[in-house]
Amino acid sequence: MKKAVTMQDISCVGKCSLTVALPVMSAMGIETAVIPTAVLSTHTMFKGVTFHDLTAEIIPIMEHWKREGFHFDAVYTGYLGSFEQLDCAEILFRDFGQDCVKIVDPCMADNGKLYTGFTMEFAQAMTRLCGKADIICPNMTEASFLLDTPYKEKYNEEYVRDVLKKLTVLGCRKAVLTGVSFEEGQVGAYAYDRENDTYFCYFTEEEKEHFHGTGDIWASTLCGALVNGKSFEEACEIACDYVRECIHVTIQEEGHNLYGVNFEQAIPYLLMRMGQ
Ligand code: PXL
Repeated sequence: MKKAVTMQDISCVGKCSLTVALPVMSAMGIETAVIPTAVLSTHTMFKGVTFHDLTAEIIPIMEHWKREGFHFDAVYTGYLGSFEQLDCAEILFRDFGQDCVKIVDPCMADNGKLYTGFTMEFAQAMTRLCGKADIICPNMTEASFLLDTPYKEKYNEEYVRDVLKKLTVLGCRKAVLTGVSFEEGQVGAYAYDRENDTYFCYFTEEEKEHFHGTGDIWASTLCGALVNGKSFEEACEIACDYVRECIHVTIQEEGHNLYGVNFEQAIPYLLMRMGQ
């Protein structure tokens, strides 16, 4: 059985970070270990969020795992809340990142703005972790903060290709931008492979609503598909299709959640798409 470890927070309500990464990757048939970085009552789009930091547990958890000789096929980091947690993620990569795929989803911003609690200094520090990854998967906003360039709502293919090249200069092998859209009604992912100097893109029909947590579902699916032996390109396609399906299933329900998607009832679609 393939194994992965993911390091991110647990937002008790909100359908993001660990509460999607764990079920999605488990459903894909991957034994998924977790490093919970913090416990929040909800994700940070709600007001009055409670927050309990778990940073002090991270190094002892990894020390124990080293004594046990655990090995993983993938290491995937998501939402990290402090400089110290970025350092812990680097240690995770150093100690458990040999012979496995290392994915960094630099969760910190969307729609042109940093999430509550994040700063430009944090974005700057995140570039170092990105440099240690095989694959990074920011959205357009996160890419602009990583590169310290102004966020553009409208852009063309040339601009996206330039951003991708600059992202791989941080040191990762591949960068994939999510939520890329050149024309209304179409959205997808655009990737660059530094080693082969090749681009890849994939688009689907854009659903009518936007939700939180879809980036986490995208990255979890990418990770799961890669661990299960899909090519990078196919893994990107499956991730795009599954996120689209999650949104589609969500908005069909009257009075549906606004804070997260119905990824649960779209799991059969994911497994069909995976050929599982
Ligand atoms: O989906 C990213 C995410 C993860 N974790 C927490 C968040 C967010 C986005 O806002 O607030 C706590």
